[in-house]
Amino acid sequence: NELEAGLRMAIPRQEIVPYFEQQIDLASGRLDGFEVLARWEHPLRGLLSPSLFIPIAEETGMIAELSLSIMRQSFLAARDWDPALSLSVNLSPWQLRDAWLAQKIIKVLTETGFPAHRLEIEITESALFDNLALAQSIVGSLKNQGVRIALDDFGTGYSSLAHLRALPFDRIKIDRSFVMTINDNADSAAIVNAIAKLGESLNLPVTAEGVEDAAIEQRLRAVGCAKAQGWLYGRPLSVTGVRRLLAERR
Ligand code: G
Ligand code: G
Ligand code: MN
Ligand code: NA
Repeated sequence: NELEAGLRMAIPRQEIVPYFEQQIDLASGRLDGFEVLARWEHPLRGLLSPSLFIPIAEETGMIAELSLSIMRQSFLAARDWDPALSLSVNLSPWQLRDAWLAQKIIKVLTETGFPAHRLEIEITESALFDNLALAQSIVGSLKNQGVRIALDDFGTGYSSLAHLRALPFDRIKIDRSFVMTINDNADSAAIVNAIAKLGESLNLPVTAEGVEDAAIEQRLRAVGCAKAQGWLYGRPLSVTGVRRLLAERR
């Protein structure tokens, strides 16, 4: 496979780069931080989406190296930004099978000088099926350092609610399939409302992803979502794009 061979070279060449999607605090309207999203700056094919290369990286065992490279690059960039800005980084389910994962992430934090308390790790529900004891141990080590843990794509997996008890999450992220349709579909609205209430009962702040317009944002604020991200606030930005954004903000 052509992409697979290319990917093997692309990681050490740092063609796989972090992009940054703004996360907004809904109460204040202020920028709170960014979700880090991998992009492949392919020399011939342009900017490639992670849905094209993350599955290949997972199947071939390259995901660990790719993920740590994305973390290193994003920490190096973000350590010079406003220290109030956080980063949310996605983990692949596959990575939670590595008993040394927490140590590897902590090493990147130490080497880059990025404070652990500014990092949030996003875990999808499917990540938790495999080896729960190992996942608990990895998450425990990260949380001891001050890293926060978010349950990503909430509502899409099998037995989401059981997962909430399996790990000490700090946040729930509502899957964008519910958020995007909140004003067109009564079921979506009821589901988002229920997840917001669930977050409130469990004392877990909720982030909504896929916020595409102001009407959706308004609805989310009304049900008490803490944070929002999506195209309303702009498309994911390169490091240069974020620098420009932060410079304009002053
Ligand atoms: O950016 P985009 O919407 O195309 O992302 C598609 C998917 O790729 C999302 O589900 C996102 O969580 C995932 N993704 C993006 N960056 C990374 C990454 O660095 N690691 C992993 N494991 N998944 C990522
Ligand atoms: O699975 P995860 O939630 O990590 O993936 C985030 C993905 O969602 C990114 O690939 C990003 O490009 C995409 N995304 C972010 N905001 C929006 C949005 O408002 N609408 C749509 N359709 N996709 C979005
Ligand atoms: Mn995510
Ligand atoms: Na998601």
